[in-house]
Amino acid sequence: MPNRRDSSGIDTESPDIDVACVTDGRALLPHRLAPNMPDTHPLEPLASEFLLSADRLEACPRDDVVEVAFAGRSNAGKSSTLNRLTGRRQLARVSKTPGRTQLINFFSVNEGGRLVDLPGYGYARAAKSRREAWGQAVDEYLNRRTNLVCLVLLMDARHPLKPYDRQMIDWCTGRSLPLLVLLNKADKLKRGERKTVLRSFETEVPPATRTLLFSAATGLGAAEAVAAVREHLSREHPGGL
Ligand SMILES: Nc1nc2c(ncn2[C@@H]2O[C@H](COP(=O)(O)OP(=O)(O)OP(=O)(O)O)[C@@H](O)[C@H]2O)c(=O)[nH]1
Ligand SMILES: [Mg+2]
Repeated sequence: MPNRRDSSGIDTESPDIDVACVTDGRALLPHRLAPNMPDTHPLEPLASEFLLSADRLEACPRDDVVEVAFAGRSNAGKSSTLNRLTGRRQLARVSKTPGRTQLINFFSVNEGGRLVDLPGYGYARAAKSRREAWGQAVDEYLNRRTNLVCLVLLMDARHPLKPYDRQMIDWCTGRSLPLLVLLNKADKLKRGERKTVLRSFETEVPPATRTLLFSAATGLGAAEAVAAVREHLSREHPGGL
């Protein structure tokens, strides 16, 4: 029986994954890379703690340490990815209902810097006033945070490059802000399809766009993603603080 899908094509009826994969911390480690991925980095999760939630720029913590933010359409798997990369099963809240993350959530990384879980964009069913409030908070965050050193852009590998995704890529390119694209839910693609999806994605984005096939559910690409995020977190504050 076909699954019911929302306007973005994301399955909203059946859970996308075996919940145990995401919610059981023991299932996260040891990390198992898919056979087609070179095991170049062992997965050392970015141990982190929840810091605070903000509904507007003024409520964000001081921008005195570098931040890597996770953006993407609602339901793309930003929160699940954060949990995967930090090795904490319930650090960020995951839900099969789009629009779960409604505030900007900050997590302090023990080895330095912060991870930031942004509310998703494109959740058509939220009330207009709420959408505008989230949109404004996210816009202000992206445009005014002086400590943002990398944007991790999550897309559903089955439906990448929706208009807002393209805008985000252009926005990063325009500012020379480092971008890491994670084509998430790759576990939902057949092995053969993965390469095709990646290749076709790469023909559509600027050549320097760093892109990984990824699965928050299985850990595919997680070691590479952790290594990339860790490298950005170790950078100097762009404002020279
Ligand atoms: N199959 C599969 N499902 C996933 C994966 N990552 C996330 N999901 C599922 O996708 C749904 C949304 O995940 P979230 O992490 O809450 O997504 P989000 O982007 O934070 O969503 P918002 O907070 O609404 O913006 C949940 O049902 C997750 O279990 C993945 O890699 N594979
Ligand atoms: Mg979320």
